[in-house]
Amino acid sequence: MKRPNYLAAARAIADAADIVLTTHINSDADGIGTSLALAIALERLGKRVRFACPTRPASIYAFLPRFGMAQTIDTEVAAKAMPACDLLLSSDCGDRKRLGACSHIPHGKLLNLDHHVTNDRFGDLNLVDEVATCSGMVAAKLLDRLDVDLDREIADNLYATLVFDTGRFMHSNTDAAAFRFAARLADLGVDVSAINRALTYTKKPHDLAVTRLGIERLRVDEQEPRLAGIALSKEDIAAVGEPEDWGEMVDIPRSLAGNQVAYLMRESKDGTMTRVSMRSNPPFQVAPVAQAFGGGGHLQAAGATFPGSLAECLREMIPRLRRQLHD
Ligand SMILES: [Mn+2]
Repeated sequence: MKRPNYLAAARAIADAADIVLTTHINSDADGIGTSLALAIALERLGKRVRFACPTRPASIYAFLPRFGMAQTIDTEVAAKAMPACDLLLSSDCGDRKRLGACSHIPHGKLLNLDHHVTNDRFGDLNLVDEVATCSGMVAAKLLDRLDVDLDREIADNLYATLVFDTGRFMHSNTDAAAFRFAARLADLGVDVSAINRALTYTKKPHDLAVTRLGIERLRVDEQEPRLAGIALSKEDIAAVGEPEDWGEMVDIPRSLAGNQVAYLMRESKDGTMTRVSMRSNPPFQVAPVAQAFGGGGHLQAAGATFPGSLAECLREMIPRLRRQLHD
């Protein structure tokens, strides 16, 4: 593991006058919160800052300070029409493909800030800190290098990144450093309970209908009861309607006592692709299964897009997931 070069990243920011922040498609609280925290801080350093998302950021994140500055740039035409920036700063994104249209924004250098072990170092500069709990923690260390004091708005955004990526301090990435970071942000006045509520109690009746569908489609593997998941066909999804965010549905199989590997499979509208989210408890890993299909993520939380129908995906993936419990 190469040590992340915070100094080089800080220099790239110091040298840039005009910075565009971006994150991965279907961006989450870590990608959005990190970008907004950086946006606020970089503006204070006198930079001209924009924030471009390759897919529309979910409205549940609207409570984050400065959320309004997020622009959706979801076509190559729109991206190429943007005025050029000196630095394109990608947060929380493991590979260039997941930047969607935003990879076409005219830029000088590309700075890749992330914490995913599967990050393929697609930037001109790569600040990939695999030890960091969340991208927000990488951003905080970078801001320390830039001598920016964290204010309440920055801290609120960073706290959201931490809570989200640790699954409210439940995932295996929850370590002492995560709690130290939480304490530092709480000292800055973050209302931790309000942010937890804003990230958690956000369901609409439709979301609960989607959850009910998930429970109906729950399947525990016949051969390997430590493996369970939810497989949703295109008809299932069409009947209930897509939620804005599939969020934590994979936690339904995970919540079963004895579960070690969980998955959520969602077939695309035309049945040619199936999106797979996977979770595991240590020491079991799901990243290798994701990587076998061009996906990525963390050792215990990963995803991939399978190039086939749900039935094909189940046939191909289930044996691989079973094997993860035995290797
Ligand atoms: Mn993250």
